[in-house]
Amino acid sequence: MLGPPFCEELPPTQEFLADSLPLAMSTEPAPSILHVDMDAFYASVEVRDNPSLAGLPVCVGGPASGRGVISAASYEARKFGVHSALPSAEARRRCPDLVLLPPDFDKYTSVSRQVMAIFRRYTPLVEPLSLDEAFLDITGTERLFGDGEEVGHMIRADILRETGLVASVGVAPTKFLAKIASDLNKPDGFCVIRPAEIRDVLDPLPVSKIFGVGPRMTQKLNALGVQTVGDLASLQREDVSSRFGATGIWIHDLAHGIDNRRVNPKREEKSHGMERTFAADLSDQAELRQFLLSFCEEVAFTLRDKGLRGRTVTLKARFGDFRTVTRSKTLDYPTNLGPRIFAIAKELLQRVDQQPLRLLGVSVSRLEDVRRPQQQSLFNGNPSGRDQWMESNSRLIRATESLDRLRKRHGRGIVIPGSLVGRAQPSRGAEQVLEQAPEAQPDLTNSLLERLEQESEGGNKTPPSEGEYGA
Ligand code: DCP
Ligand code: MG
Repeated sequence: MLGPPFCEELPPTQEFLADSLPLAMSTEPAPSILHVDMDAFYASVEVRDNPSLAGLPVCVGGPASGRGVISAASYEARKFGVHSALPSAEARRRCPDLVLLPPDFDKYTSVSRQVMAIFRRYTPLVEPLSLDEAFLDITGTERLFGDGEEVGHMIRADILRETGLVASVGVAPTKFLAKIASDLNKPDGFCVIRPAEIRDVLDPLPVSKIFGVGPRMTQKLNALGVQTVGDLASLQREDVSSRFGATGIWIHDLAHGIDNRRVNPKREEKSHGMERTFAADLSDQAELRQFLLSFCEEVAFTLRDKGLRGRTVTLKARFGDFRTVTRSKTLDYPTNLGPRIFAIAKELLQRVDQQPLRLLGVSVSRLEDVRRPQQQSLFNGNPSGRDQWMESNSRLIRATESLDRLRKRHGRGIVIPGSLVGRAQPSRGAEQVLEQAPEAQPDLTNSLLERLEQESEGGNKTPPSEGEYGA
């Protein structure tokens, strides 16, 4: 049973807000939103697969000898102050016995698919936020499976039984509150926030817990004497809005538990990219291009895997002094072919100061579904233009399909650009790409890749994408 409407709980100064509180005023039952988030995801998968690591401080991340960073830390490791995004070298200093493992993205992706499939048994309204977390809206399915609390327990049990992993679950009337709830008792957490409890839960939380309040805004709010969500809620809405504009209204609403965002199962991915920090700043243009080629292949593969293609290619470069620049180019036609993306990325790299780079990345945006029909008008009114284009790309498409079959059978790391093969040890970083490179690459892979690289050389002479691949 839900508690009383939470407007009854509001202190008198906030009564004016009751008008804008749909949940408070509605006679409808509060929607049941679940937020499910796996505990220490990558690290837990590794411990599951090697039970001798149970109870040890385990991390997944880049090597401590270079500039690697921690991706995931087990809760045992967190006791030493080790957490995601911490440089691995610092993690090792804080915890000399740390077990540091390289990431295995294929494994995490496959567990993620399993977990998302479990969610979809209970509702079609599943909005994945990352590999290990999602919002679910189970409003209206109560007669089938029970209320949010019951479904939350069932999902946790299914995940544990079928994957051997532990998830934390939050249940609440809104997305924001459900996410707060799943985080409250982590790990192995379960928390339901009922409307009557919203103020009690929110008031003591640090204001930085509000979605959209980053470190800079936290500082500004702290300077105004606002430390907690309760402090923010007690400010006049107009004051917050005059200082922070639309963001002010948004965070003030959240501080009152107001969040009208719906769970959106079709949330469109805006872009897909890949970037790496090098172990030592890298200035050799040929080497940078080689890394860029592997990133483009990886990004393109993921786009094809997701049934997407995109038109804008963006290159990101960070210099030794942390100055960061981006360069973009939009293609006439969308693509999801590595050599096409690489042809543009290479051009963009030439437009960046030729100083040593600390980080290099590439992303593709303006994404669309591969099934979306192409406009013939893009081919300058020439109806056969598309067919000619498809014909001239058929070799590239066939080669790409062969590579994808290899990747799907043996894992993504089986395919890396020929020019990166045979380097016994990477002299410098780009950890993930090179660490995944098998000792001996099959000849077939190399020859296909060499062909792809050659193809990409000619990529700028014709329209930059066939646009239909993967349909
Ligand atoms: N991740 C990463 N780099 C980061 C943060 C996260 O690579 N800076 C990866 C590794 C995490 C996974 O994403 O395992 C999920 O991120 P979460 O923020 O959910 O963190 P965890 O699942 O590791 O821990 P928990 O959710 O228990 O806090
Ligand atoms: Mg998690």
